[in-house]
Amino acid sequence: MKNQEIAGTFARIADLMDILGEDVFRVNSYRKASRVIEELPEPIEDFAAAGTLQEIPGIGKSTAEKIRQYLSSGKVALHEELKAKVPPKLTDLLEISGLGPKTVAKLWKQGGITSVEELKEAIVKDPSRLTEIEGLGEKKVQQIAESLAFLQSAGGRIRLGEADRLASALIEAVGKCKGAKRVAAAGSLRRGKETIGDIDLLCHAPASAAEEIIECFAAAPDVQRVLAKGGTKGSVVLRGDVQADLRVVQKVEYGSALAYFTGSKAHNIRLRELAARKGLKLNEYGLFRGEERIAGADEEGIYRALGLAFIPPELREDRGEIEAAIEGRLPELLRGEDIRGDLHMHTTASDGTSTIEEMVEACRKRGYAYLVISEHSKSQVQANGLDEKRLEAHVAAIRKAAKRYDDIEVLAGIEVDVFKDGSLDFASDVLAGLDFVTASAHSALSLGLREATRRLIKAIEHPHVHSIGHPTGRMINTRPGMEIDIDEVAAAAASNNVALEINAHYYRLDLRDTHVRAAIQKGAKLVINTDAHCLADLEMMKYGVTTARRGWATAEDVINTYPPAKLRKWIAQKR
Ligand code: DGT
Ligand code: CA
Ligand code: CA
Ligand code: ZN
Repeated sequence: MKNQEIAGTFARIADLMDILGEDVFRVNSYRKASRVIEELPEPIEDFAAAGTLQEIPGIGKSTAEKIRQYLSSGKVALHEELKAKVPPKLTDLLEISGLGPKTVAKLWKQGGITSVEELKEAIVKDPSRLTEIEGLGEKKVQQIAESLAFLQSAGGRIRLGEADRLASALIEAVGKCKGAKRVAAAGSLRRGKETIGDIDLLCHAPASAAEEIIECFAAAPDVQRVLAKGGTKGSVVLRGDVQADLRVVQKVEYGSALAYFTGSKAHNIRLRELAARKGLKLNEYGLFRGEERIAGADEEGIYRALGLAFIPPELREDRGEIEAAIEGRLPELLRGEDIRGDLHMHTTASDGTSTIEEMVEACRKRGYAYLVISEHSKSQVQANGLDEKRLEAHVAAIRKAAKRYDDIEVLAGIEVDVFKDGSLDFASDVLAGLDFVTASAHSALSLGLREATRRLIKAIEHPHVHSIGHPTGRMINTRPGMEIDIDEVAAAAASNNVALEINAHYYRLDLRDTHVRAAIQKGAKLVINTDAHCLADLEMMKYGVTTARRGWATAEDVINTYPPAKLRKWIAQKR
């Protein structure tokens, strides 16, 4: 389905219109349409075919027309017109944290900056050209310089959710190529790393079909450029400048090829050494004793023949998993289906786009047993945070909605802001009236290690806090967030019965994998939340689960795997 592509095109139209200073009302209508389409569970093609596009809330006559344009031509004329009005690389500047369309417009119109490269050059060679721009100033320029340096350090790696989306479409396309069987992702994507350098795909097929499959792969919808095309290998560049490689192998070697291309390289090297010590040879073609192939068709067989329990891809980083497999003490990792609820999400009462009822219905569809509605608190003005009075009314609305469902528990919570000194945005008597309190830091994220650690520990020690939301506040590829001493934070969380959140959105994944592992070792509990601001965000849960698995988490480590009674008991031990 083309939902994501069209949602992306509308978002880019809105950005361009914003930069060009067009009517706010029109800009917002494209942003709204983009979000609605992104969340749409059914293919937009179906609505177009049935002539019911305008029945989708947020889609009007003119947006419907543009959807039809895209479906018939792969383009939207307005998008092309807008692109022609700005320098080709101008919108890349929006990727830099702290740079919105208004600032980008000023950089361009007043400072003559048209690309990230030019911005970088100006910062180094001619900062006054920037500080003289109205509303910019030295402090803001310094902040932009820091964001830029951080963005550059990402080195072209894309976020997990972005790679997952591209890879899913590509896997579907290759799956339709004649002769292709078991098309799967390998590489860092299969290991679930937070950022992905390139996408590695693998499939098996009869040798006679391989060349045709590579041709078919090179002609897939998202392919922009073909880098290389051989008999069994192809490399392409997808839209967004992401490289993808496909290898076609024989069925008997599929498992060994999958293991090899899943990596990590460090894990592979250790496996090969282990094989050598047993007088065996391991490579991408199989596991061999002399000339005889003793395993290779599936990964399980390879690990078994090496005397190891199967090692899940998320653990293959040479962080002790091979030793654990040898000694039979690999953790029984948490699985997606263990998750029974989501304890952090927003509605239209603060900065979400769906109502309480819509969120509850979506959670019911996911088979959840419970959920927590948690809006922003009053200091989060830009996120429409609630003051005490609005909170009271909202809690009443949540309680009222909760009564209508007997198959899911709807709990009233809050995402209360944690100030720089660790104090909270609401008084204790306000927090005491809520079922679940998540405390999150949203500003002053560049505190030093000591101050940031103290800040979180103070929030953890607050008697009414159940969880710390996105503990470091990082944004992958754009903002490093707070540096914290995870051992100290986790020890405090463990002794105060506070769960540390793994924020599942692929922009955050915070706690990160290594922090998760450290937290578990200190005995802290975790909670995996999507922090959903729209229905589609609820889907992000899988990336949180992946991150938890990369941190060696079991279901017992994660409180939102607990059955309702057990979760209630866990919450109650606070009071
Ligand atoms: P990425 O793409 O940077 O996010 O990370 P990976 O892990 O996907 O790395 P990539 O795409 O360079 O290679 C995919 C896998 O192929 C890698 O995880 C392990 C395997 N591999 C690549 N080069 C070597 C090598 O020189 N030796 C061994 N043993 N394995 C390799
Ligand atoms: Ca890769
Ligand atoms: Ca690769
Ligand atoms: Zn939130």
